Amino acid sequence: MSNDTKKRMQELTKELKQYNYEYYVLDNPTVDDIEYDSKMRELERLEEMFPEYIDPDTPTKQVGAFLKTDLQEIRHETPMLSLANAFSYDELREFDDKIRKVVNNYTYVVELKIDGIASSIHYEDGLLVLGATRGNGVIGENITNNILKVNKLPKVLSKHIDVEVRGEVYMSKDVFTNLNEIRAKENQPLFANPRNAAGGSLRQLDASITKERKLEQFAYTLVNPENYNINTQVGAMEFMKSLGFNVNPHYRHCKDIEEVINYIEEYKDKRKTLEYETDGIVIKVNEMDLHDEIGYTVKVPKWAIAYKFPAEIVTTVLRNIIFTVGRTGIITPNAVLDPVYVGGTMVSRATLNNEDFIISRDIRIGDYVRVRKAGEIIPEVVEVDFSRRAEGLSPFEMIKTCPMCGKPLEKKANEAEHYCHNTECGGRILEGIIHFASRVAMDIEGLGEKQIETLYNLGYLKDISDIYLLKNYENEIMNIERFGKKKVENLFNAIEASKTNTLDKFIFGLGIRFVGAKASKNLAKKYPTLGDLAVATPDELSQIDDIGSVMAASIYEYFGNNKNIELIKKMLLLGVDPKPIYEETVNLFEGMTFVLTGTLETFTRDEASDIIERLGGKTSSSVSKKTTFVLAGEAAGSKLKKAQELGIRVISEAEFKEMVKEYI
Ligand code: 0OX
Repeated sequence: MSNDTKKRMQELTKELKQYNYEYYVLDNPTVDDIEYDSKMRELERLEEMFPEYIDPDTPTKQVGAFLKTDLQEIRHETPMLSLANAFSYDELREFDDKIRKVVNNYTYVVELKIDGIASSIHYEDGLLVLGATRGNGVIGENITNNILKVNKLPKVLSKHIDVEVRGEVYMSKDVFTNLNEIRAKENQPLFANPRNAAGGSLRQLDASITKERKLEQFAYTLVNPENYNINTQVGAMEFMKSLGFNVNPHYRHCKDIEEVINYIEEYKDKRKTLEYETDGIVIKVNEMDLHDEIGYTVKVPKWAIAYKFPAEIVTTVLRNIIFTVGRTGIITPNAVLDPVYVGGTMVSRATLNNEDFIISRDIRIGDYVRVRKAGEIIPEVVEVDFSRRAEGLSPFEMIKTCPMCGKPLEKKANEAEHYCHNTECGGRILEGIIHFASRVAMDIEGLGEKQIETLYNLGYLKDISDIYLLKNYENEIMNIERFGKKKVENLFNAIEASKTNTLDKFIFGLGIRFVGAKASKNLAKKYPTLGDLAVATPDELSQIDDIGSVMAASIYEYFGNNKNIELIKKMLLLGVDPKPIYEETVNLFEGMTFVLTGTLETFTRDEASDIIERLGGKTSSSVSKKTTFVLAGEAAGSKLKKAQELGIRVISEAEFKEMVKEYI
């Protein structure tokens, strides 16, 4: 296998992790769905071909990635799955072919894919008792108080039964537009799209705010349908309706995949007239007793798929081009646009990448530009509508000096980017502190972009080491608007806790040019202390996996700079004590409990238990509602029966092997 392929896999892994972080944690994606999906697929393909190079933390094996707040955690007894995506009818036909190889006599149900927040709602004796977000699919957050404020969601069912129903909580387009109009008047930050607005509204500590937001819900999953003698998705939808749930009326029972495709043709325009956003169509095998036969991957069911609509393109006016400085000094030109609603989002900014991008498309301020955006993606200027170009627009000219510090910018002949090389540049320092404290690096909760900006402007944060001196300003910070006593207390706890983060997080946080999360991990594995790393030669560094000569030179240069050494020394003196790392941990089965039953062929029971535990899971000897999977070998007995009664997912040895094959 070529080194290039391995490099590509690492690059994709790193990028996808960052995208997940931006999407799930920051609610602020920087790439479009199409780019995200195409990278995810490329990585999946490469992982299939070269399993030996899979990152143990690979984003291809995470259901929904990160959790965001301190809300109480809820464990989903039946994991909340996500869906694989298809972007063409051919892919849908392929999905159908695969199913036909395993089962016959099946039909489909198609549903609109509502662009909201997936949630699980539990009822006992017909009364709503619990609401939870999906979280990472296994552990979600308790949002019961907020769920109780969702309009028209039944709090009392028509039957006195225990039931768990899952669905999408959403905000209608009208409510979203009104909410943003009010927020604009009050100078509050606008929500990017109805999905983010619904998410923000559901996670309010003060549930009266949730109520004001007029959220609604569509139910689409009945958990453990066999408890109610239901064995089709159509039956489940009708049953949920009869309990009092809103079920989206546009679902349809289709006899085959061609009928599904006709439905999509019918709805690709019709969906735009609906009062809520949809980002695709969900296709499910109707007959539930076939679901287990068709099977699951760790992440998604193989009996369902989401068809995603192609990206929407709109035209708007480019009013200005403004420049931002990144932590490594990269200057990015950004388009300031007349706001347009596209792909479910109000867009007023789009990236223009770099000078070459703008010049090659001859983009000029004042032009009508086509902007592309779908679902939760980042907007992109695709091209200029030259037929509408006004006379006298000036060709774009790249700035020559840094917009933050005024120092001259530099551009290397073989690179597209312009750089500000001034290490004292305010813009760079600010971005550097933001990166250091971010979730992917030192993970200091409560020290996000806004807080850092405020503390930087007040002069309390001049570089990353000042984070560990913030205590000196405790009283002052407490009096800053939006900080408050409790938040400041939490912030100082988080800062304190970060002192003993693992070394890789610290190295990554330093923001050494070209050194990403994966390289930081490799460095930390090789050098147990910062002292060891600081004296490593470029030759030695480039011996390490994935560290090439350019990165090695950059690391060497970083530690050769006395200012950086002083900065690190200062932090160590302030109690920062990064912990060495030795072994990778894989959390594939985090939060999951397995029960083993029957005789396994390839493993002994102990071996299988070891694998489960090594991958973060637990094993138990008895089946209960808390069991995630029952691993059933030959001649499985009462445990298998109990699992079937409780609706616990039963997996075969072959399925288990498939799940863990990359780790054994
Ligand atoms: C939706 C939607 C999402 C859930 C796991 C297996 C099938 N956003 O409208 N997901 C599902 O079903 C998935 N159905 C939907 N209608």
